[in-house]
Amino acid sequence: MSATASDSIMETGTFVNCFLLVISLVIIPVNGGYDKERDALLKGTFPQDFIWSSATAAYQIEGAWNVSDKGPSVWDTLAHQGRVYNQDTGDVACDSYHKYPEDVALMKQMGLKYYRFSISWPRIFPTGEQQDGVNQDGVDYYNRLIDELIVNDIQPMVTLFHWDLPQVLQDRYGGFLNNHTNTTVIHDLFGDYARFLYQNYGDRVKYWITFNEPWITAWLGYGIGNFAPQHNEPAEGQYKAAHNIILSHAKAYHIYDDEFRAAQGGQVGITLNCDWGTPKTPADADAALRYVQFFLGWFAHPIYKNGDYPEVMKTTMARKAQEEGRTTSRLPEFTPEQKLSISGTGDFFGLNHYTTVEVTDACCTPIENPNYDTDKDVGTGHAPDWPRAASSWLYVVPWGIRNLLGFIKEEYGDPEIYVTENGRSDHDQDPAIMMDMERICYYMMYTNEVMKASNMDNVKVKAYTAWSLLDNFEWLSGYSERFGLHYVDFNDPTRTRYPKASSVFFKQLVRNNGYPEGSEFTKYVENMWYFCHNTTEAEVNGYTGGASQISSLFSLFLAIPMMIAYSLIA
Ligand code: PNW
Repeated sequence: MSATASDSIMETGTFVNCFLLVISLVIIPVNGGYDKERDALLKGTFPQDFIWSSATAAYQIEGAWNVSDKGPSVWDTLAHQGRVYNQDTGDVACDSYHKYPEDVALMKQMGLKYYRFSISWPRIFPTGEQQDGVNQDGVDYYNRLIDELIVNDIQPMVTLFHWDLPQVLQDRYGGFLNNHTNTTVIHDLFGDYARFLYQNYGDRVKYWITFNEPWITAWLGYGIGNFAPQHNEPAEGQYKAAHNIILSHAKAYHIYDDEFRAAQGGQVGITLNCDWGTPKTPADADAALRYVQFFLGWFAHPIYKNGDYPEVMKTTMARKAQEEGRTTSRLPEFTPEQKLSISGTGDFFGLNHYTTVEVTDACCTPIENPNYDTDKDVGTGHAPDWPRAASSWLYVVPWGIRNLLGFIKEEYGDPEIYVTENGRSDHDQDPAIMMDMERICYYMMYTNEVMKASNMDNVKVKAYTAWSLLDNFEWLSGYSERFGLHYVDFNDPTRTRYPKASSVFFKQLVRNNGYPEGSEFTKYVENMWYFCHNTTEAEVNGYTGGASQISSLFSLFLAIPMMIAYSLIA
């Protein structure tokens, strides 16, 4: 896209978005969702050493799917079978394999001091196995990226596995389904891969995340099978895969501990995702807890608590085995040695969180074709006044993250928590959403709830990471859902990046380290607060003669100059 064309996208986009916003301010219906106390803006700052970061993942941004000797991953396979919306693939994606210096420049511009990205296993070992050969160009690529970050004073946080399993490992060993009852080859292969990364990059990388969201790999990849590697076995596949992933994680943790920690002094954890489950009625309280235990506890309980699955998961699955006439539970068991080696294998607790569900108790009708969803004996829904993002599953419920952080503190012995993803999607639409007020609101409201967890509830939240630095390949939705702080034009062969208004907002947030009393930024946020909560000050505090609408509108006039100023610099 030429400079002129891009300018006109920005201008039309800005204008149309602002116009729509003004219209929507006038017609937004009264919304009973706002709770004056729960949802009030907290002023103050995060602790001094708080980590602000943004994240991406290899398959979602790198492209260069077959350069040099890179092997195919299970996501290359799935995409090439045309299984993604609009037949999109990650073949080129954001082309970060070539454009990484631009990505780093965007972070620098935002004042970010940390970057969470993932390494593609088949870019390092084309078959997944070191003995079959190393792709030196791939190794060099990550060296260049890491060096570029360090030169720009940005600390790398590296995810070892963000879903792009080497296809050969799936074909040879069944991937994470590989013989789950004993020590299996997949644990060793993951360990070898981890060791190689520590050896090559550990002098500069001090934060390692073994797996990103094993819940997704297990359930969507090996249970339902709509995600790669498309294994459909919803009664048991997810339990076997999760079992192997937990053991592989423990292996990689101990390798760091035994062979590298003393010399390199870094930290190793895992990133788990969880939607907060809030009970629909007081009678659903146990069901909501069960929901969270089956979701987060499935992985967090073994790793951060005692080496074993949550009690409620074991008893529920044992009862189901009886009902189903099975001699053993579909939930596998760890041996005593395995429990010992799993327990305590996280130096920090990585958390990805996006949304909340309302949980109802659905206990206990025996089910003909059981699966992970029915195993929980719960129903899930959403309150009618929860706003929605572009992704079908993403409802905006800011207070959910505070509850979840509090749960983690209580349940897992007050660990240091790194929020490794949080963010909101827009639709891919024309004109592009550059004035992304909904995303600004999302980050404003969610980070304020994180600050409440930190400063009011004494949760040890150490980091907040925005998903995502860039619009990118959103898995089965392809390029139709945009999570970026920066817009990427996927029709432009050069994949030009453009800052959205949210990147300006996020930069201010980082610079202010929260919402300090009296700062211009906090004033802006105060003006936006009711608008972001889809309500007006008058509805919350009583009739104020329309001042609230004016203050919401006023905040738009602050936002627009910010946007224009930034687009001139960029
Ligand atoms: C996470 N769901 O994935 C991932 O870590 C990212 O790669 C991804 O782009 C981001 O969240 C946004 O989706 C999820 O269907 C994928 O509930 C799907 C779901 C949740 C998280």
